[in-house]
Amino acid sequence: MTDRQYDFQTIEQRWQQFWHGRNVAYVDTSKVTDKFYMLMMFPYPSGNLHVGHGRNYILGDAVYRYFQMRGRRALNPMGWDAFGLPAENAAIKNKTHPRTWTLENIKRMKDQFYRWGILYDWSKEVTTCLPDYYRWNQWLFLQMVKRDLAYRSYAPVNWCPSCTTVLANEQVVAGGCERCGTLVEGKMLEQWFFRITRYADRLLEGLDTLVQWPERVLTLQRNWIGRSAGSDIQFDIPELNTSVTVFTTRPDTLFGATFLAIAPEHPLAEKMVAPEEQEKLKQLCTRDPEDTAKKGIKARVHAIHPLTGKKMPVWIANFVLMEYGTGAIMSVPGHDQRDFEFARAYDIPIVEVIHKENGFDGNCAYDGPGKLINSGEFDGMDSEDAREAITARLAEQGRGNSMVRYKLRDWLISRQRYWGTPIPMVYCDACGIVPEKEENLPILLPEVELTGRSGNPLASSEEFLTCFCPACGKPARRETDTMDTFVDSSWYYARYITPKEGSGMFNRSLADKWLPIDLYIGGIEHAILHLLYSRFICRVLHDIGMISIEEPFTRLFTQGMIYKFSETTQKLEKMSKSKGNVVPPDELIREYGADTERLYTLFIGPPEKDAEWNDRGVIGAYRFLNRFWNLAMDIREGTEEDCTFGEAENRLLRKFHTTIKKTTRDFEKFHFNTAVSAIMELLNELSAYHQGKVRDKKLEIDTVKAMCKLLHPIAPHITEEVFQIYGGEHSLMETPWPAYNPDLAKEERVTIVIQVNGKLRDQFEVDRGTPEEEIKTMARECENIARHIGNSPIRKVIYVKEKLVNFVI
Ligand code: ANZ
Ligand code: ZN
Repeated sequence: MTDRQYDFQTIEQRWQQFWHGRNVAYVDTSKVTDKFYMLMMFPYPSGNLHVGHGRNYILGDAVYRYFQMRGRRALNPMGWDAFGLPAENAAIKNKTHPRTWTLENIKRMKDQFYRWGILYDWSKEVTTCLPDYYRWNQWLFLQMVKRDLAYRSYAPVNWCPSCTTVLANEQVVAGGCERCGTLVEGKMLEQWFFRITRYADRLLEGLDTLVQWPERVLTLQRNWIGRSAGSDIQFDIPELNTSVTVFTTRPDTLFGATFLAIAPEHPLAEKMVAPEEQEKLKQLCTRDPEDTAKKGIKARVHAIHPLTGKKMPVWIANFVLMEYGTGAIMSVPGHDQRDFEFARAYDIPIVEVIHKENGFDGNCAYDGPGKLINSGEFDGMDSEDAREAITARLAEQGRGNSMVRYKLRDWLISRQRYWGTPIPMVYCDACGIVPEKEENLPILLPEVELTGRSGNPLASSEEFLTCFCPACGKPARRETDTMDTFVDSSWYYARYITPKEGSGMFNRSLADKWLPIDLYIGGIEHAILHLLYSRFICRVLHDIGMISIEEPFTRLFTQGMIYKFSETTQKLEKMSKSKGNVVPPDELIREYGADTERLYTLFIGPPEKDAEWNDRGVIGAYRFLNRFWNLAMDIREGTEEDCTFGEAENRLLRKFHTTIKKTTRDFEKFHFNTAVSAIMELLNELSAYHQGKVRDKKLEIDTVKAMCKLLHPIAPHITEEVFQIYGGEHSLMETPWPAYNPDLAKEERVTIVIQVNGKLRDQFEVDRGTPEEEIKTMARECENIARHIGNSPIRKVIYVKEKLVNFVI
């Protein structure tokens, strides 16, 4: 046995110094040949990274190192999404400045990256809270004002009275503030918006070009944009001498409309209800998202059906949303379930106008197609055709037209907080709202002391508020709102290319060479907003001539999250400080080393899936590295023997080549977990071979060296050390990925047939010996199968070894 112990502390320090000393990740962006730009979503500098965060960055580093060894030198920068509320709250609590708190955290987190052995090109670092970055947010804002893409408008907002700030919808959790839990109130405020809705169609069409994005993210984005084609229809309200426009996707059901329903916040609602019911109306306006019961107030006015001329009741109903369509609907209880339930609750007639083949049942609405009945001259027409015919008839009478609506709302970017980019607008008594002059940028945040008293600190800073009107030069006041931090993160990827550019957001010609990002890696939690806003701003930059691309991210890889049992809630929870289930990497690294954490993190499961952290698994990873180390040392110290190449040698050699083949294939898909399994098997095989009396030392050495290469992206320190001890002249970062001999790497393949409810739906090939679970997962993920299963729950999965998977639904 060897006496050289696996001294991970010394080894890790040595190699970290080596990589950083050599600046191995540096890329000169002014020289572009065969560019490859990969990017990890940048973190919010909240202080300490835990092993859950680690999963993202460790995976990214493994990918980076792998590409490097494959000869693809990547630009791989890192920076900080450094504005935002937590810094402000921490500053108030600790009586420091948010900048101090933020910059200290950045230092600490950079050190954590260092100790994980993660390599970034730090010469490209971007920190969004510094004026040399945020001045370009301000510049961008001014360009958007010029193009009417930034505007001010009243909007109902979620207001947290305790944080005295507006909250985004996602920040409202079960009616309370995400941060402090205080009950959120509704409030009308004048705010700044970005007109993202003007880009709705382009953002939607662009999704079709993103063939290297996960289907799930594309669907989330599609649904968020929520395009619906239908008709606007006007209903007269004689008592008010006005009309109400409704939006419907089913104009064919017009004759089944038995009442009109409008949102409680609708501008006409107040006029429609009797004085004694105004209080009730107010209550209807304070919506509780938990409460799904249908509630309404009957209006004291009527609507006139546009085609029959009949009088219809009007209701103020809580299931109608003011934010969508026109905030008013024609209710067709026969064919819309929500209308049906409401009609049942308030005893409103239900009329069938679309014939259902096997009989209309009185217990629910029928929302399918069919021939029209009870619809006057349109009787007998197919519902599809009737949509157009009825809309055309309405159009003739000036009472309707085709219409496309979106769920997407304009992007509210105002925040009434200090720690963000000041919006560069000025209020002048004479000239109104005036954009600041470009040459006066950046508008700096003033040095104020944050006290935690209510309101926006900028609004009480005289130094900040007073300014001169850019138009007339008279004394004026500054806008005190700051920007949503999603503005910062919507274009940072372009800044990295020329992070110190002083004459613009970035250097246009270099941006055109480096963009789009070839590979973007981040958490699934950013599937909607961050990616949508980045795609939007990219198009805006395109339209103002700053950039030639429209889609910033060619390939997207979204990672699952780490879960751990929480002592606080006694449940498996997403790892986070607030759940009290955080594993800090420092101790782990001290006790077992960074390579152990990296190996375990990548072994924990398929990276796109959520996974559970398990402390015993960490020890398993540590043992594996020790075994690898000890065997490598033992082999090196062993003596040369006279050995003829026989059965045992051939077996090891074949394993050697199949492992390279399998690992390479897995790395291409970022399936590090199965790659690790393969390498573990090779270690077992080598270890068994090494027990033999006669051994081929060259074969053993070759195998160890290949293992160093295969393991390097996963456990970079130990592999560099072993490789060097084995006489490797270069760092593994400069060593090519091992090649395999296809003849020796031939695995036996078997064909798996996939059925849904016993019917053949698809088939694929796998290596003999692939585990059952893996085959089942692959089968479930086949596109054809996913389509046939749809949303139906799977009752049973039948598996016949290496032959068949049958999903019973
Ligand atoms: C009459 C009707 C009859 C409808 C029928 C559906 C089925 P999507 O696909 O989501 O766009 N709607 C319109 N605006 C609404 C609002 N502000 N709040 C709540 N519901 C609203 O759905 C469009 C349908 O959702 C519209 O078509 C309308 O109901 C309802 F058999 O009009 B429909
Ligand atoms: Zn003025």
